[in-house]
Amino acid sequence: MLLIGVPGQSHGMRLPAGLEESSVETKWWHDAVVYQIYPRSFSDANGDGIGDLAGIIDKLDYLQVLGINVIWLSPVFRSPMDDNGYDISDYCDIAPEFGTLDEMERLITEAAQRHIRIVMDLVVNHTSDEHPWFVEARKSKDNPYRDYYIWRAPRADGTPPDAQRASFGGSAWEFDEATGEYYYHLFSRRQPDLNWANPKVREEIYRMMNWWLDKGIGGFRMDVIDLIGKDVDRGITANGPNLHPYLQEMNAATFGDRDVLTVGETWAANPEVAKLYSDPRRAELSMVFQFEHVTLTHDPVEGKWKPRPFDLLALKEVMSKWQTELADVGWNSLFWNNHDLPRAVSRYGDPERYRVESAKMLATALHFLKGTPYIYQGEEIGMTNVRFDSIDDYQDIESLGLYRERTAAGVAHEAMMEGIHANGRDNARTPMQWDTGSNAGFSRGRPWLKVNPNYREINVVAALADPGSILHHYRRLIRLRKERAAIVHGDYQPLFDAHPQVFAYQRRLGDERIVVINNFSPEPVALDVPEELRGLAGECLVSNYAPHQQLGERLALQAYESFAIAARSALA
Ligand code: TEU
Ligand code: CA
Repeated sequence: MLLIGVPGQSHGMRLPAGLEESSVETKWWHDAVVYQIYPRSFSDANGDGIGDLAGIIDKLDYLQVLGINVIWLSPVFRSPMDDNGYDISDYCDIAPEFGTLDEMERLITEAAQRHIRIVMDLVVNHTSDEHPWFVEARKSKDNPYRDYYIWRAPRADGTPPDAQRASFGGSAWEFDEATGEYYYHLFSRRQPDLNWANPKVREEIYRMMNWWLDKGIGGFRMDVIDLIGKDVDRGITANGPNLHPYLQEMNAATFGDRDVLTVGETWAANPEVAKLYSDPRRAELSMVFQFEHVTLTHDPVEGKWKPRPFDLLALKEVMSKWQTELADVGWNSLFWNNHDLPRAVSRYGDPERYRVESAKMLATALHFLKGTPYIYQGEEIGMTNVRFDSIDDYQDIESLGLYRERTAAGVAHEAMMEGIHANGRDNARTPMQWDTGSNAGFSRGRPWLKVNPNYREINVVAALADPGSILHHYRRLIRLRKERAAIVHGDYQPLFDAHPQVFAYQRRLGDERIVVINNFSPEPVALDVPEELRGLAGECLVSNYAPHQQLGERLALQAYESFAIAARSALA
């Protein structure tokens, strides 16, 4: 049974007739839009070529103009930066290159003054090998911290305990000379996995989480959280037997009674598993990031390093499945990209011939769906992938590790570079493009990673000045989510389901009906409008060409043409 919160509590959202009186478990993040900041690449205030907290504070007014409500801040904790901060050596201190705890607290306060919450990135599947726990653990087999991590004796011939591989190349086991045992790491050898079966580990993590919650953060994004229930000896990594018990224990011990957003990064989630995480009755998380729409473009054997063109029918099937399966239980996150993924317009659009049209289409296609949308820094101005010719221009530990491993195994340099150009993580990590000044206004120093040369055309200043920019299109979509209850609470029906170029759907709530039609291709499309849509008329909410106020018997769409009509119609 669908119930809607009391109007005063729903951000002034105008509710459809007949639905005002009921009351539902609405959450503030149901109509919020999240903006992800990768701090190293966002804004550098002190000129050392690395983004920092002071730089983010300088840009809060911009984010307020954009209209976002939450910043998901990739890790800023003390770290040797082996994996750019996803290897933490002190969860309760800030990495000096990013700033200080005082600046972190100032960011929380200044953001709150602009009605923006800060969601921190919780990386607790592993720590850095420089974390004091690991420094202690490796001292001796009977050290009190030894089983904060996962150690195994070598096989008789001295080789690793098993053949498990690490995500960044090589074995998942690193031999430690001092104690003659291997330790387990699913990512780099400098990111030893924590042993979540040890209650002391869980207790220390919950204490740290409460320390940050007490500082007024708006929640947590949880890095590879589906791995914490791993059973190494049975070769189980994701969705392990203790995963959900641990999350329910974490919820009860930390954020459960706080009004915060929690989103798990769960590469191995399908809709059934996602319901386990996000069904409010289970008291685990608010939502998860699932990646089925991402891996569609990965080769089944060689993964992201052998990219496949995306097939819209497959993409639509995945998007519709997640909308339908989580319609009434749980909650969807909605995203095209993040700091690990290629730029949306390069992956799913056409950055050369139709960058603006296809970026706007992607934004419209995503932001009218049910769930919480996530915008990755630069997505709102249509930043694109980068194409460095030399592997030496790349910084990402994953790309460099797999380049070494795969070329050593015989993969041609050119083939591996194609994989890196298409799906390497540095695509998302080139510095944010603010203006046409040196280094795109990101830094007065030498940026840690080269700026994308297209910053002269693609930058925030140009986007703000252009009423037809992708940026202003995102601003409108963000605002509409606050104004149209059907976007947040409406149902979902796919339209033109079998069409290979068009992703279309409608959202309905009470007497409100929004029809969203997207040509996902550079080819013009001529459509026969189905009977039930003919004559539909109303307000054109957004369009990337001329507005559409009415649907007739035929509909001609130009390259990447996309629009949404809010139609008033009797309850069908
Ligand atoms: O990513 C998890 C992860 O598995 C990704 O690295 C993925 O394997 C790959 O990038 C596919 O494109 C999280 C963080 O988002 C990532 O930045 C970290 O490197 C990783 O965990 C380890 O903390
Ligand atoms: Ca800096």
